[in-house]
Amino acid sequence: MPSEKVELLFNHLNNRRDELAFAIDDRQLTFGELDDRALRYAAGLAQLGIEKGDRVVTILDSSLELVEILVGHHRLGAVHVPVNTRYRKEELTHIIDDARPAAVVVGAGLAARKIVGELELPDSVRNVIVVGNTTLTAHELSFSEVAKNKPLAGLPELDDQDLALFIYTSGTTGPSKGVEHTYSSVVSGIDALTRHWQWTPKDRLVLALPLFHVHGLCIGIHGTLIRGNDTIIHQRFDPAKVARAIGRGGTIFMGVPTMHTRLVAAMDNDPELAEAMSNARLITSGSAALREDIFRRYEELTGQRILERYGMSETMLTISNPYEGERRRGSVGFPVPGTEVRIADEEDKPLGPGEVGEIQVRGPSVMRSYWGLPEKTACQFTVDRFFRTGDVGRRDKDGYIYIVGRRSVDIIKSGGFKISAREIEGVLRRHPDIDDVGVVGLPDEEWGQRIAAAIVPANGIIRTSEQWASQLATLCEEHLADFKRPREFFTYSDGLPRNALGKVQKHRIIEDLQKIS
Ligand code: MCA
Ligand code: AMP
Repeated sequence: MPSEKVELLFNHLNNRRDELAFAIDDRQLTFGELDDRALRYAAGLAQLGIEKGDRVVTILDSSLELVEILVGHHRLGAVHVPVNTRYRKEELTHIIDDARPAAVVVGAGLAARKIVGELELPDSVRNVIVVGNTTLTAHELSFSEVAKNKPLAGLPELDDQDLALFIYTSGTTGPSKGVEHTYSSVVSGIDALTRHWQWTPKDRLVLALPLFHVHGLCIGIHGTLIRGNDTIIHQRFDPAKVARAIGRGGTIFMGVPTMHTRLVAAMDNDPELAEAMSNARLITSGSAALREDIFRRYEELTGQRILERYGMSETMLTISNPYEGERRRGSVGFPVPGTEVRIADEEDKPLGPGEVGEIQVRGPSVMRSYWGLPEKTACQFTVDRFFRTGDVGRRDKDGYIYIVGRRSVDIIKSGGFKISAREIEGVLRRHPDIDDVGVVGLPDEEWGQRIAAAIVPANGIIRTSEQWASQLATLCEEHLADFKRPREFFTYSDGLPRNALGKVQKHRIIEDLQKIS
């Protein structure tokens, strides 16, 4: 008998076989068709010698195949390792080397396919599986060939504590880390959250988030599997298309703040879009702070109060505004049922209402550990097993939690993507004309934060922001996904501001740059 959480994940695949599960453009899959296709793919993987516990790195844009592949991995017990499709060579090499996967699945039309083709893959990789119509190289297999087998029979026994997913995430220092999530942590977190939001099989989710992060993948896809609703997947976010999909019967939309900002602009221009959005049952925002003026304007335009919630790759979604009670502007609400949240001081002691400290969380949705990094994992937990989020917050007297900032200025959130300033600095330092560099996130109305680089030029070179940008474009393009690239460059001819210990004072750089940009 499968365990309780695993059972919840597969329940609707077994019991709602004829009901619509996912659709994209004019293609649709019922839960039964999805499971059938997933099991055929899982059988193909098994024939290739891939088994429970093996990692499969998956680099795919949003598609029905991506969902089939995810469910196939879960059915087989292989660990699904989703990877951002915009990553470049170094980012991909690190993840593939670190995860030591048994296979890499990649979309036919992606730049990542060429990169993977040129990489020296670790010995663990037995196959590269390509999704989409294409001519294959000698080292590639086609997904449709792999998935043409009879559905997998004799499913492996899965335990709630078995690994389900790795989510690679940036930290303050070092390269990205693989966050290990078990079936228990994924399903506990998403079950509690979607229950709290009162998702039912009658809901239709309009999903335009990328499917390689917790927001789109876990709430969107796992949420649908657990709750049995149906989901219309959009390959790209387009505000007008999202609004029209809601107007045609969509009930839920989840977005990052950049999406909501664009939706408000679109609704301001076209009242029909606002009319369409007003049909939603639930609009949520997360991954970064929602602007209060956007929250207000949304309500004026649609009558909808956006439900803001908070989460992290390491913890799933842990704080949410109430579904039925007051959704308070600027706040992320209360702990999701089953999760404990405290605001703690430097010694991990809980603080009272109004006091500002680190947000720490404990509960079933928190990650097991960082893959292969026991020391880094240990540092993230307090002695009583609260997870240190690194986010700074406070509670008001009614218990509503507010995010005030982040402990580290080296973590940037832009467009909802988490970015490490140190990683970008490492790339820029390779340029012979750069002596030193400090990368910061500047407040930005559209992106939340936009990336700027303060540059100390070598040999007294002075260039304008535009000249630096064109000089560094190739370097950045080669090594960094587009959303990580600095959009502005500033010259500090006399060196970066440092404190008495020699540490770069990024707050001062941010203040300087805000004054002049
Ligand atoms: C792209 N561009 C940018 C950025 N990204 N410019 C500045 N800052 C950026 N961050 C540029 C591109 O280079 C391009 O420029 C132009 O903008 C359009 O790029 P494009 O890729 O088309 O942008 P987009 O498709 O419109 O993307 C905006 C987006 C996307 C839809 C908001 O960023 C997105 O999907 N974000 C969601 C990320 C997410 O899912 N995060 C959740 C993490 P040019 O035209 O000059 O080439 S999970 C998480 O955080 C936790 C668990 C939680 O709480 O949810
Ligand atoms: P990630 O590691 O990509 O999952 O990003 C997690 C981070 O996103 C958190 O640590 C927060 O800094 C940020 N975040 C998520 N939701 C919110 C929110 N509603 N308001 C402010 N920041 C948020």
